[in-house]
Amino acid sequence: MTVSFVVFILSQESLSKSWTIFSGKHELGWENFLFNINLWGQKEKTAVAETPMPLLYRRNFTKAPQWDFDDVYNQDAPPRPTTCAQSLRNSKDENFKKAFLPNIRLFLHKDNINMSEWNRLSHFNNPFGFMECKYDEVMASVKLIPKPKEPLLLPKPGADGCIHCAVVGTAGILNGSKVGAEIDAHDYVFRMNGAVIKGYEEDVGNRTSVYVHTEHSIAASPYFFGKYGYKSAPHDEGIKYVLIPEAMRDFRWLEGLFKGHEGYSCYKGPRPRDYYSGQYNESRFYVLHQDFLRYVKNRFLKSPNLNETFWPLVRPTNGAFTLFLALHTCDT
Ligand SMILES: *[C@@H]1O[C@H](CO)[C@@H](O)[C@H](O)[C@H]1NC(C)=O
Ligand SMILES: *[C@@H]1O[C@H](CO)[C@@H](O)[C@H](O)[C@H]1NC(C)=O
Ligand SMILES: *[C@@H]1O[C@H](CO)[C@@H](O)[C@H](O)[C@H]1NC(C)=O
Ligand SMILES: *[C@@H]1O[C@H](CO)[C@@H](O)[C@H](O)[C@H]1NC(C)=O
Ligand SMILES: *[C@@H]1O[C@H](CO)[C@@H](O)[C@H](O)[C@H]1NC(C)=O
Ligand SMILES: CC(=O)N[C@H]1CO[C@H](CO)[C@@H](O)[C@@H]1O
Repeated sequence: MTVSFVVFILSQESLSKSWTIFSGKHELGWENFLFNINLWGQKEKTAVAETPMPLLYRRNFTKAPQWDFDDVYNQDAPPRPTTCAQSLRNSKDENFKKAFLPNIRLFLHKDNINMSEWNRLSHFNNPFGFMECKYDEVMASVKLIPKPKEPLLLPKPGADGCIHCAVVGTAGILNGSKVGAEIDAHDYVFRMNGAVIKGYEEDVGNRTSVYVHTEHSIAASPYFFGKYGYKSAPHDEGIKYVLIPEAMRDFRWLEGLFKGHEGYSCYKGPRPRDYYSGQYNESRFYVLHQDFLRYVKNRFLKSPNLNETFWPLVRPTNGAFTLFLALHTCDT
């Protein structure tokens, strides 16, 4: 709990310095692994790594390491041609255009991880990679994540071709706002963490299309927000769930979730599936990719605290990741 609070506070600080654009740094060569051939788009055939690289330890770094491939990310084919003129993708803002990767890989699944990916990502601390994690432990879980069958969001049939989204935070500033109907009028409503709704519909709306969480946030929110009447994660019919894999406990959670039993050991109590109130469905469950999380941090929310000894605790909040997920899946 203590650690989580620290993360929250530090991340808030990084949020307040938002929208400073940083370009990729090329400070530290370390090992320039040969097996990253595909990453660099070279054609020649080089030996492909077959074993996990030796573990790197966070405590060996007094500040966040900067690898020369830090700012290189997997990208996917565009999910759909957009016919929306006012789409964020058509923004003319120069800083935004420089930072924004419209096709950044959003989701991790069993078919887009392999040994060279493992070794590349093992250079970055969680949630931006797998530093200090054991290959067998993480992969037992990742190998169960199904490849998403459809994009997170599709334009609503018969609408204007744009995907309109609302992202609703949980800090409490909406109390008394009376914008509930306006929120609900969007095509999709994103929420995260302890999304208190019941009794506050007039202010926060009542629909949830996408719920973003970690193992910790979904399990702990009923305790933190119970005093506001929060009992469980939103579970509208057809809701999509998105997990931020922030630590080993999230991979254990996923294993328990996909296998349908208590395959994890952090919390005693109900099975992971029970936290989704009957709406868990493999084809509506998404896991964010480490490249996407690192890209948000590197290009939009780079905190000066990454140069402090407590750098491994510094990251954007779940709310910030949710906002950026919406910016990459919605038009407005
Ligand atoms: C490993 O996965 C990456 C990312 O999905 C892909 O680009 C690459 O071609 C794969 N490498 C091998 C050797 O399969
Ligand atoms: C919301 O605002 C009302 C009126 O100001 C206040 O009484 C109530 O405590 C607030 N609720 C929360 C959860 O902050
Ligand atoms: C939200 O409120 C509207 C209007 O009161 C109602 O028709 C709808 O069923 C509610 N939706 C949910 C998910 O509760
Ligand atoms: C899971 O969701 C998919 C896509 O919405 C749907 O086609 C399928 O019937 C659902 N499965 C169950 C068991 O509800
Ligand atoms: C960390 O320090 C380096 C060199 O002192 C500087 O170039 C870099 O911008 C700093 N990083 C952040 C996130 O402030
Ligand atoms: C070079 C270095 O300091 N390596 C240390 C990194 O951390 C591990 C685990 O604490 C130590 O065993 C290494 O000596």
